[in-house]
Amino acid sequence: MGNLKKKDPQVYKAILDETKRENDNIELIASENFVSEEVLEAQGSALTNKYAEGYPRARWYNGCRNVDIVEDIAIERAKKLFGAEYVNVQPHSGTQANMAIYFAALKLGDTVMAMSLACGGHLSHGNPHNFSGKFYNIVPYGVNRDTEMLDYDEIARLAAEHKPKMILAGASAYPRAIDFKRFKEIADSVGAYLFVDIAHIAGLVAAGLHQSPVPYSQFVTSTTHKTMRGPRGGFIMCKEEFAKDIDMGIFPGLQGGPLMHVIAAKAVCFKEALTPGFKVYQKQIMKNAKAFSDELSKLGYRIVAGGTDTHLFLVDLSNRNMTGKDAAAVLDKVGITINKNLIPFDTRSPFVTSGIRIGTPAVTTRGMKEAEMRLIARLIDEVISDPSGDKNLKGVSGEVKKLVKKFPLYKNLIRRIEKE
Ligand code: DSN
Repeated sequence: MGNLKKKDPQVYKAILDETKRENDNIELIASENFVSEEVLEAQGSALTNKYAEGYPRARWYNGCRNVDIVEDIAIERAKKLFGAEYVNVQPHSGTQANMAIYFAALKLGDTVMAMSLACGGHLSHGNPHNFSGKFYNIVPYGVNRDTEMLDYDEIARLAAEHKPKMILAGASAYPRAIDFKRFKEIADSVGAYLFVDIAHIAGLVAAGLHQSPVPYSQFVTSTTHKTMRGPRGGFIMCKEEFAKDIDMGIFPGLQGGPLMHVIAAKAVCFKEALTPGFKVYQKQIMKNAKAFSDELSKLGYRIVAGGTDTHLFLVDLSNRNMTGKDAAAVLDKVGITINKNLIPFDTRSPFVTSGIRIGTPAVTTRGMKEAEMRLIARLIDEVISDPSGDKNLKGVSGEVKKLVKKFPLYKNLIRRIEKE
């Protein structure tokens, strides 16, 4: 970044400071991760210059021979990774990928069943302020009040009652495994399409550690960041028969030129995900989430749905005299980044919440294992047990600094940037 340093020191400094912040904090936001330097290189390349509306070998502009190669590679790798019939790697984000499915499968006003945001669903699964909630008749399903897990019999009952055109499975804050085969049976029983959003669990699915929805559903969308550990972006997998509608839905339906530098970074991410090391990494993410939630449970915290089968879990703070909002703010002060989160049947507003969401993809990328998870759990407990004690917060802050030093992130990158 030597050029940037000289010509635009303000932006240079903000980028350097963010890289250092990522290194100096314990990152527990379940949807964040740290990409490899190879992904950073691909994304920071001259491919950002190229307009390539259309698809490989059928573009609206000339000069696309190199970006065609990159897009073909990304598609082939994603197909291999997930065993998908058809893949589109152009969506700029997970929400845009989702939008393409709604537009390809439905008419405006059609009925869609999707997991409610209050129980862990995503904005684009029918929130009234999102396009999905505005354009479609959304019938939300939630979790069982006692188990806080998906209740498939209840989902089947709702489907029989409302006869949706499409059932959407997948979530942003659901800690347990999802039975996509069962979802398919329910969808088939009412003649609905099954659409699964695996944005959060894609890495686990790719590694074979979570049931794949690809054989069971007409449409699957995902992001490439989160557990996939690639650049921010989306992609779509579908059955061959929907290929044309999906492609047309993305371009010219929703987007103009695809971001070819991001597609190059997606290709690199898929290559990394095809290596044996990726499976080891995903296994460790899950072991870490389990060790972390078990330790918090031992310390007296209530873990929503009794634990986790994935990369994330939710902690109910109702018995700790603290809201999710306040917990996130005080933990931020000591260098631990988490997000406030509604828990099922929360009595507080989404702006305040009774819970927090904790995810282990980013700390696992740094090389942390179960022992570090247990230590971080104890640090969180120290903060939540005495949030206003300055001495306590300083002590925890010191422990955080010691821990992140042992697991450096982008160490060489930061050194190189500062030397230039
Ligand atoms: N914002 C993402 C998350 O945190 O889960 C979902 O898009």
